[in-house]
Amino acid sequence: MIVKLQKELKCKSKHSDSFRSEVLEGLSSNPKRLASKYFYDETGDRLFQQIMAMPEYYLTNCELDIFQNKTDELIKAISNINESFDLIELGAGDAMKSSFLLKDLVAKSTDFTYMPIDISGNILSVLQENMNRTIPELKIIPLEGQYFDMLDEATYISNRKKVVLFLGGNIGNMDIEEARRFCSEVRRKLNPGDLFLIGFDFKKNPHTILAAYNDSAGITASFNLNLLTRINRELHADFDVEQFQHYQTYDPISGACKSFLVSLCDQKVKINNHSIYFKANELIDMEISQKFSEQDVKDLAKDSGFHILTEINDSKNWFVDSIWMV
Ligand code: AVJ
Repeated sequence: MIVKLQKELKCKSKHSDSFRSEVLEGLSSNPKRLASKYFYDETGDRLFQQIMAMPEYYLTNCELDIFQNKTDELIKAISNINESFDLIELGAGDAMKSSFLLKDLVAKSTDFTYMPIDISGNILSVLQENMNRTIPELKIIPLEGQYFDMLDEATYISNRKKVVLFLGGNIGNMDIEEARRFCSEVRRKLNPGDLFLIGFDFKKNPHTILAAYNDSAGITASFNLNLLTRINRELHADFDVEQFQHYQTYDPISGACKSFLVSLCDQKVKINNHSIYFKANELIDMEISQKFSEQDVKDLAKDSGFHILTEINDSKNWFVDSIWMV
């Protein structure tokens, strides 16, 4: 708890420095881009919870199907670690899905500590409150910050065996090349016998995928536009949010589902003392939600030095939680 509070202060300042420099760098590039990891301020957290509850956003139900109905299979895979361990979740969010697994592990008196990692301190407080209420016996150490910094922090706090969870298709926020580098880096930070469980959203009917990211209520649009509002507030900028429009694409061949913001006119935006110029119809590249084939998942595990222990699919076979061993 104390470790977390000290860390929080240290990370907050590091955080806003890298936010400023990444935003300026991204908006000075051609094409312009912003990093989707910055979507998650308090409003962004709330909008993402609304996205997860939308009828079009099938991903949540798929992975809930696995965590609610196939918990025994998950526990069986985890029981390959027959000693005490840390259960580390990268990008835990509100931990809605993992809470089913946590409940069962606690009920079985498993000796483990839950370490949720998230870039949003706000959602971590929500998570901790929920857990204290619903699973009071759970040992929990929340870690606020970027994935690898906090994975190192977790190793610094404890040297037990690790089970690392990376759910919800979070891996989709990287293209396949970035995912390869990411998984190899996770592999380097783990020891023989540790486990890595990753959720992958499969390629499927392109209409189904596009609809999940191009909802008719416009929540995904607000989720994207909210980053401009956040930049206005935190970096003293003057984006006219009304002059940008969300545009979503899905390429069923590559599996890349991408969101953009389109500038609706020629305009100038000031960020502190920097001026950024937009042409009418110029784009900001906002987010990738990469979709995978079964072969992509197998290749990724192999290329990053893991072997696949087991795979648990949802009943529609739209999504897989693939469990990898070092
Ligand atoms: C949190 C990365 C899994 O890409 O599906 C949802 C984020 N963006 N709708 C995803 C998101 C637009 C989501 N992940």
